[in-house]
Amino acid sequence: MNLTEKLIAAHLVSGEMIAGEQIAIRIDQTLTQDSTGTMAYLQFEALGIPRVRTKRSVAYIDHNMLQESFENADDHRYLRTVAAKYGVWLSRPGNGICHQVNLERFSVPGETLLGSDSHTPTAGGVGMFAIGAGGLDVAVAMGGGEYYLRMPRVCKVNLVGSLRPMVSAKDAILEVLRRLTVKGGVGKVMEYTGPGVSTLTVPERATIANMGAELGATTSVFPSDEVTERFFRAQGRLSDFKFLAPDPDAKYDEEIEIDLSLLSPLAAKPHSPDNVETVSALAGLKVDQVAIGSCTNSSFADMMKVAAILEGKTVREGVSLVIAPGSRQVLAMLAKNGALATMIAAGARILESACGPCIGMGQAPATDAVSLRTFNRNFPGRSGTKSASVYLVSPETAAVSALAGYLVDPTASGVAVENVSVERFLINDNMIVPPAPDGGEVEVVRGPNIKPFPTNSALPDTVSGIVLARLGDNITTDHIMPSNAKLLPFRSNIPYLSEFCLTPSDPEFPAKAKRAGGGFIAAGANYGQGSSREHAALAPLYLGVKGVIAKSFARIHAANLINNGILPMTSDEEIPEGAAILIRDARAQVSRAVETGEIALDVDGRAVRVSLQISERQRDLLLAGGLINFTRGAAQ
Ligand code: MIC
Ligand code: SF4
Repeated sequence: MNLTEKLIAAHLVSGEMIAGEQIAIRIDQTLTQDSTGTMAYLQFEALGIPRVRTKRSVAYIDHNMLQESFENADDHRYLRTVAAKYGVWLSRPGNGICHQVNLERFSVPGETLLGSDSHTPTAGGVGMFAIGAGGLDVAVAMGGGEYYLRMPRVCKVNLVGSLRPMVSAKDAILEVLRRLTVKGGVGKVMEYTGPGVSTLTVPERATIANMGAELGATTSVFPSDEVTERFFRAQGRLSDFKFLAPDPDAKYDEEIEIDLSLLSPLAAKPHSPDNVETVSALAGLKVDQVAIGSCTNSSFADMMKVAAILEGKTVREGVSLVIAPGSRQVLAMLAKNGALATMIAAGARILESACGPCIGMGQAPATDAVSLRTFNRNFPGRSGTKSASVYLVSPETAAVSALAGYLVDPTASGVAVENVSVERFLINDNMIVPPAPDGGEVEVVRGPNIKPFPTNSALPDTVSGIVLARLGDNITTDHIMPSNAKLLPFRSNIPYLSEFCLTPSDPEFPAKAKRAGGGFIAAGANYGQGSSREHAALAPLYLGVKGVIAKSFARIHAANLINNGILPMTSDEEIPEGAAILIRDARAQVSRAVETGEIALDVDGRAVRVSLQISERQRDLLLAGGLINFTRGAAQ
């Protein structure tokens, strides 16, 4: 077996491990962060389960940190109390970005992790089987429910050679993105293997696994080897470590090879992580802002490289360099060894250990500015500035360019820095709060910004409405439900958020949906790529959206639609805005779709067959009007 099959087999609850078949797996650990977590815990509460039933569930507070008014602070208080009550560990604000802290303190090779954040696969860097999902799926997993997915195809990524100095793990994953594109990983697990693996440190592997999310992959996974063992020893967690590897004769569904020694520094140009070009071809581009951090590139080793490059220099005038170390462990170690002072002396603006500018929480670039970021997404408008051009690069490229004021190929910069190896990380878990031993005594505190979330009703026999918007390919959840410093505080207030639904693509969308009393969305390929935010299904639901007809869907978003009783239909036909859609005998048709894989629509009086690929369970969810209704119904 390959490693993916071994990990799935060890957790398989139902189904056969045949690519494309519906399977269910047991979840050992869950992770939430605050911007999806409030909704996930509201949903968990709605399920009526008294205490989580996982091996470990952790709530992180890392996204909504600006607290420019009461909303975020109220959400933090809700999360603190709800976690204590229901048996969830809490990583307090300031403790770091969920994926970085999880890697350091909670990851366990061989265990499964379901997280309400699309970059949960970061933990694949240590051989965890870690998947991003919508809040409702995570709520169910917290309650001990299994997680349903289609058995992925396994793509072997054979790594050979080793990275040249100043070429980075970021460049390796950008190369994979260049070759496979943002849809290339849909339905697949990227399994890294080959002699090149042992040349990569755990943080480097985590960078690669993290950005596998941008391929649309279900997850990415590395073996757990001597390098992993050293990492666990240095984190004082050797007892959590175990060796994991594919069998020598393991078979894979597909294979690509990356020769690490042939890679050059790469950049993803605006506005997509797969729009990749060599840095040397772009060298000389004037840069206005450089941002270093995010769950992709904020490890201690990354920060030490940046500090070494900045040592004794000054950030170029006209450039704003911001640095957000990924966790308090990283920040404290930098503070202790003097590297933080080096960064400050060079003129870097130090941000707290959190997502920050990666999710538009501050540091929006100037009008038409060029921003180099070590992050994982450069979707239009995500930085907070619509006209900005965001390039995704490695920490090495970011740091040398911040000094020059223009994009510089770090391999041609005359500087060479190396990976530091750490014998012992600074371990201090005093910002991780265990749950209350007896949750019954804890009162959950809800602020006025927490509004009830919408739930659907059972699927009616006749579903009808007009196409409210006709959209193109690769529409991201940042288009469907934008996030920035103004909107993120309202993640527990769907009525308010729905006013901004799809507005980056069609400013009139909310008004049109309200006027028409709901309807349908038509789109191109890979609809809903990017984040796991369930809000990208909940806001359309609130506006009365009944179905989406797209060329194809991103995995997490399709699941979120079904979990909320919205039909995800696929068709190559370009149905125009304004077309009138009618689904007759919807309940019978959806029931039959399990076998037929399609349903018949009436589009402006014309019969059109669209595909609806659903499992028996998904049929039940759609008929019930979503997972909450289904679970409540099953409990009665
Ligand atoms: C993101 O990077 O887009 C986020 C913000 O972390 C999201 C989660 C969210 O929308 O809250 C993700 O990646 O799932
Ligand atoms: Fe946070 Fe950005 Fe990572 Fe999302 S991608 S978890 S916003 S750092």
